Amino acid sequence: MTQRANFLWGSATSSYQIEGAVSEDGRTPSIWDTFCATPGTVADGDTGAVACDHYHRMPEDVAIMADLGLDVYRFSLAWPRVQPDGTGGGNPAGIAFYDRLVDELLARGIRPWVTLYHWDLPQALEDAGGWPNRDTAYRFADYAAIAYDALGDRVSQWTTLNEPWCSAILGYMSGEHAPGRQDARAAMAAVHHLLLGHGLAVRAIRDRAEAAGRAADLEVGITLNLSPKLPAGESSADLAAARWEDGLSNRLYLDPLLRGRYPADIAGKLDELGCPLPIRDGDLPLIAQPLDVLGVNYYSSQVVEAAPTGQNGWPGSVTLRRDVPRTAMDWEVTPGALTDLLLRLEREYPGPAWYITENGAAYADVPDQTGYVDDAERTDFLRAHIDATLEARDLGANVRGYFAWSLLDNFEWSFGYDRRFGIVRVDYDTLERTPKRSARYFAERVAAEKKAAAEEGEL
Ligand code: PNW
Repeated sequence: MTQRANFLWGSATSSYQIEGAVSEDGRTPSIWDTFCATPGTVADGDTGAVACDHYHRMPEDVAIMADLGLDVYRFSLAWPRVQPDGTGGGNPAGIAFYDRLVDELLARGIRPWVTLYHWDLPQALEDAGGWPNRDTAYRFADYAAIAYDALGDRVSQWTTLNEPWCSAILGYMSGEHAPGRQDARAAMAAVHHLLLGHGLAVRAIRDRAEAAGRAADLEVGITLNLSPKLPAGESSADLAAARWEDGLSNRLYLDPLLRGRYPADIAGKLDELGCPLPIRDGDLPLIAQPLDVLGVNYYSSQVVEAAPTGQNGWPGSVTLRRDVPRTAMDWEVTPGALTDLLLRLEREYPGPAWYITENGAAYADVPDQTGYVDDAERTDFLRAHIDATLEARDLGANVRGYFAWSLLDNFEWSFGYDRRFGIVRVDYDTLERTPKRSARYFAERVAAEKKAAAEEGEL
């Protein structure tokens, strides 16, 4: 019952995807500024230079959140604003923006939830080797301390990393994301150093919260993109392919964070493949710091089938295209797998509170003359996934909140502005914001859930 009453409803964004103002108030380039400036990397040559211009329109955006009745807003800090070049002290002019944002949220009764790293690594740190370089983990902990010192008096919910899988694999292995490297060995070093940086940052934040007498309210954690990998058939080859994919996408992060060890099957295979996790004595206990929260970004599940081993020796598998509805990202719409995922987490990794820190969908929106979008598909998507989340909660998973991705249409990484995930439309010519039908639905749903919880509390 209390779980129902305390359930948090929110929406999420990230710094590079919405802020713009990339060279204001002392911000230095991040790997995404560099990547976007490299021809052929991002669709249509789009960049985050202006994005939603949130940096200059922040009070208007917070007013939209208040209209929607959000309890909580998840946003990220741009590391190169807070600590330009990733070394030395904080940048007061950059920090001042987040000060104003936090104060504006609190004035509107909205809880701020800070993510420290949503992919905008200072370019200077990439030039020094980036995440494959162990030193970056220590730089990240220093940055976390600066951020906590600046905002910890008003912010009690902290996420270290958003989706280390994306940072490591898309950034250093496939090269689809910044910094655009294609080096499996570097990618696996990045995995380990991201997790190490997470552990060091958790320790820095918790130590500071304790020293300041704020530890009781602190909720600190990490957000993973978890994606169920289902075997296409019953054959042992398909089962092995699904287990490998689950290991590489899910267990490689969950196991060290919540069990204090890497999954032996994956770590062993990575050694064989010549891309070992560069683990040193003492790293695993650091990575496995107690977590209050594990954030789950959920978009889709995949069905995998065994395939011949690739030239490089990596186990082979292909993702099957099934005849199910898909979003504009071509991702299957699979809400039922979200219920199963949350129940699996509760069963296999009990301890933290689970939050759906992102869930949403891109569709080809068609605005009317006023800019309004009647996005029935996105509305259905949200409804089905909220239902799936609450079903898992009612079946015993300790899931405490749901964040719609995203508040605004925004810069969708290598797809540029060509994919829209917002529940609020952004006209990229006028920068005008218009809530879509999905935003209205979300606001009504949140109000109805809160009313039901309050009535239950009165019984
Ligand atoms: C997440 N994949 O990224 C990010 O946290 C958001 O910034 C992003 O806008 C959102 O999902 C929608 O894409 C992902 O390839 C990017 O599986 C790629 C994948 C997953 C998540």
